[in-house]
Amino acid sequence: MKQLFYLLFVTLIISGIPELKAEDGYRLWLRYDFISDTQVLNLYTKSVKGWIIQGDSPTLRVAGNELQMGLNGLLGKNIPEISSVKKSGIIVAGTPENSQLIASLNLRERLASVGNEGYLIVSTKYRNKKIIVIAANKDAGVLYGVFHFLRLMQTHQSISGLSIESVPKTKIRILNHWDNLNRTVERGYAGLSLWDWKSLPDSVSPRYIDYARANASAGINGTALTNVNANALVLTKEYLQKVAALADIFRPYGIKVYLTARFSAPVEIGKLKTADPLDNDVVDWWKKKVDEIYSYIPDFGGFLVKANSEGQPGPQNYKRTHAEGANMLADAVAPHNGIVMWRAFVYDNNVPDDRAKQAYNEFVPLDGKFRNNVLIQVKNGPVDFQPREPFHPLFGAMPGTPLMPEFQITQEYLGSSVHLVFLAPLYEECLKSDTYVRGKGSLVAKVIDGTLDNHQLTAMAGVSNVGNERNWTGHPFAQANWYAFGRLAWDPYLGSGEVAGEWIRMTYTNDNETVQRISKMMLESREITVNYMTPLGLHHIMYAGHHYGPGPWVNRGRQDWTSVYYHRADSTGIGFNRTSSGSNAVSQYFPPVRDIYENIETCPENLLLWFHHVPWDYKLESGRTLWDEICYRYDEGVKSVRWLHGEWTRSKDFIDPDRFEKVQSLLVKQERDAKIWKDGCILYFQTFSKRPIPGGLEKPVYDLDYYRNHEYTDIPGIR
Ligand code: BDP
Repeated sequence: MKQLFYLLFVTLIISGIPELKAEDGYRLWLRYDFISDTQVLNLYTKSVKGWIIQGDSPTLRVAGNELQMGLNGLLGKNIPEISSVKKSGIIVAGTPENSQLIASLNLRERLASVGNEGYLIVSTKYRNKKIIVIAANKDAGVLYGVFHFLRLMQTHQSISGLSIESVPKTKIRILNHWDNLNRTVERGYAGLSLWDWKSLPDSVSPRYIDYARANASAGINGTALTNVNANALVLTKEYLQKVAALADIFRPYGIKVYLTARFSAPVEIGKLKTADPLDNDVVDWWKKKVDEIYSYIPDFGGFLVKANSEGQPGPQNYKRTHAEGANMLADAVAPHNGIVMWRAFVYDNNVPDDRAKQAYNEFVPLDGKFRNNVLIQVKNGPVDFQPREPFHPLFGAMPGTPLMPEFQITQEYLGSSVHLVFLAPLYEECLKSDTYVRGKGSLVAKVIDGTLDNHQLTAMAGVSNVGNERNWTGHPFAQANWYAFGRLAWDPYLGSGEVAGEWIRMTYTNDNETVQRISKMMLESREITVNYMTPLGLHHIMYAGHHYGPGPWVNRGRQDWTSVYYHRADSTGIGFNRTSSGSNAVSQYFPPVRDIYENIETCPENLLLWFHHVPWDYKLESGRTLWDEICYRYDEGVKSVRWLHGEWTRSKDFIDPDRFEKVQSLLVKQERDAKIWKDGCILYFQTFSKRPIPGGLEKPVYDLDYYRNHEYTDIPGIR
């Protein structure tokens, strides 16, 4: 045995290539594998000899377990839990309340600024011994601090001279699961729902714990378990008991459970004749229902509601406003400190002149009319999770109401779990957009963290991409989107590059060159996808039944669900005129954003066709005509997927074979699909532009009919 180790060791030294174990991706970014870089290992081993967590609570216990698991794994030996500091190199974690040791340190002032979930990680001395303190005001903060400390080690950062202070910038950082009670997941591409309702509450999968660990490690503290297209049954006693079992598991990890409330529940499960929010019986029914929920789940977070949108019932069915509906539920949960997240993604049965304007039109007049435990949940852009949209004009337009963004983590319009697309740049683009509502610097992030209009209740939601597939998200790289959402919800000002770097180091390798290479791939992947799907501000031109492949020709059915409604291609040009001479959606933005978008000369080219109907021969910054530029962008998109593939291949030596091959095969499909997007869209738009595809670009492989009739047989979520 010894010989074998020796041999392996020598081989590794000689080759410089780490030993790579079989990996199925289950462990996500919490792998805690032995640090093979001996320099880093030696440094850490010198500074970490043991750990102490004083006090006892379920949260402190899981923090201790995590620390134990992390340290033992990373350092490759048992790092003992000890009872007092007798030598240097001890990690001490806890709160002043639970730990006399921490109370005796001079941290009071610094702790005063980190709130209930924040923490400090500080190198200091106790009785002349060097220690590292992870201190917080509450146990949840200790857990977050432990994860942060482990992350430092996972990413090979220095753990000497530490003086870290971290405070989440939003209060509620929540995943929205679009999971149905029959375990299908709307727009889910990673298998079935994690929630095995049939076996709950009696049997609980260990996976729920790993789900909670992953969330807590990324800073996520809430989970809405059920689809926004809600089923009232989840509010019945039988299901509430199941929900309570999940809540019990998540609680130690600082995670609260939320449910979607079907507005018509009083009729469907309460046997009332109406769900009118101003009807006393209805008000009473919800109050009792909420009391019942809290009897099972004392720290229940509250409701997420989709009302009067895409056929969902809502207050407008009774000629009441969104505010009246939201407030009725808000009053029911208020005595229990619950909240209501009321979605602004609304549109009714009438086809509007421009769907992009609808949420703003319906909600701005209601500003200031919501109870203070209501948040309005606004999608990042005004249409629907497209590869690129401008920021939603509601951000900044409702100063009297807390707004929270809803980002999509699941890749409904971005290649599902087949395409490698890192979404942090998309989130970042929205968060760092300047609304100008209080002058320059009025970033969307400031609307969301409450600093712009002084709101205390703050939140950020992400539509989950997690399912019961072994690696949670289908595509190994889709794990990064879950992680990135959590990190950006904690700190909306973080950069995508930083998040990508952390994730790669924890998930794959600390080899600097490989980290840089993969990071570049990830950071460029979103723009690459925009190029081969919807360049220059094109949007909503996907296939009708599924949202995977191209369908710019879709023209049947409800008009604002078709592609032709959005791209408006004709013999003169292409694009949706949303300027003052068109739908005037630009007027929903605050000046100067409004003026910048209004003017074709100043409108950013990446949103050009979102706001303008542009002549085919219009000259772009590149000097090319619009038609040529469209062709170039699509072509560039395909070529860039090949580049992704090449970069991944070059990383082979540093990636375990299982995950390497999985990504490799997915990149083959991504290239195939990028070509389908390119060829299908160019050939279709060419029927209007009547111009040739510029020389030097790859010619389409088949004719337009082929793409129109193309059926996918190998895509998750498509039956
Ligand atoms: C759309 C999805 C649909 C969702 C809807 C929503 O296609 O499945 O129900 O958004 O957010 O993007 O409510």
